[in-house]
Amino acid sequence: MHVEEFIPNTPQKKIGEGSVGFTSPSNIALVKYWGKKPHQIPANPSISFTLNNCKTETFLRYTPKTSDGFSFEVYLDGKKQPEFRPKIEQFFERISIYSPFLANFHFDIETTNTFPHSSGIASSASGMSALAMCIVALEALVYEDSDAQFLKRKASFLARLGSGSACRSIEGGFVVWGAHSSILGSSDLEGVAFPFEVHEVFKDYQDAILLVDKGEKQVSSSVGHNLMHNHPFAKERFQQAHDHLDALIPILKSGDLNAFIHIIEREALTLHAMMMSSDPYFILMKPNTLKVINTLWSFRKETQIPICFTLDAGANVHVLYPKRYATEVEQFIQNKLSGYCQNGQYILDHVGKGVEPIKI
Ligand code: 2P0
Repeated sequence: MHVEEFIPNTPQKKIGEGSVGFTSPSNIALVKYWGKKPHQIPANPSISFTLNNCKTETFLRYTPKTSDGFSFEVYLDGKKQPEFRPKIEQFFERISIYSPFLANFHFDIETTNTFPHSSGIASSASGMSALAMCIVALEALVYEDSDAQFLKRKASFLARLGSGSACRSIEGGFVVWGAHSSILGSSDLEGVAFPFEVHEVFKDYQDAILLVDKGEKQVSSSVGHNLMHNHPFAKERFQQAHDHLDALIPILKSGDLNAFIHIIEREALTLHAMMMSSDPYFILMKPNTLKVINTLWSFRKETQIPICFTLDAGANVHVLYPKRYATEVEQFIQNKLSGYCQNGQYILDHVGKGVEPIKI
């Protein structure tokens, strides 16, 4: 499957060496992407909000070359990372039809993350979206293309081919990825800004990421996605994601926090229920994940403060809450929840703006 719109059809301009740089944030899914078809097509639509503080900063330094094939080195915090090469090689292969100039340069890809190394926070969304944005910035030079809107769309399209959830990190705020009948412009190929009204309460929603377990996951997301093929509950799950997204449209507009909480927590637990009912089955939550959830539920009942949790494909817990309760919730996290975190560590984050260029 090739998507003509993203294949350049103008001659390449010869350019000398140089570099481009972008920061790109991670994002947290509210309706989850879990299950995919070939060519990184999601089995169901998802919606996330883009974070602000958990970011990857990437510089792409390019030098023209004449030899065949891809040539690149990857550095994390200034140190060469040969183990990142296969994923990037695969990414370059997947996108080379859309970015045919890649073989004409040697690249030094220099990257750093703002979140703690090995924190169990997925860096693939921020890392792949930052790299995709750098590639598109180089494309703008090679093809003298200055259509900023198109270039951002293309960055999301390319990022998806690197890691599905990465396509939701280009835009800020709420982002939808995957075709949904109620959302005009939604697409399986790229993330698009949620096109409807969003209530003030959600515009600066808070996400405290509790680092319950910082170790390497026992089952990767790629394996997890694959286990949704022939999963006994797959059809119902994919339909549920469509229904949840439908239900979220009026909730995001009205600011109905009880209805929001109900959907967000149900999504998180369904994601993990899918893992637990796969064949082979697996569990990514840890005992402290459940302790956090139960403690959070008790706090919500006692205080009536509308906080809730969501989960990624791991043991860490994302605690979501409106900004006006930040003082009480952050005290609660420090006093009652940080004890369930490895080394007491958590990260305070909130809705952010998406990719940004780094001035060089
Ligand atoms: C999401 N996750 O919607 C879901 C929820 C994890 C749980 O997208 O194979 O790293 O690179 O396309 O994007 C994690 O999967 O998978 C993910 P690939 P990705 O955020």
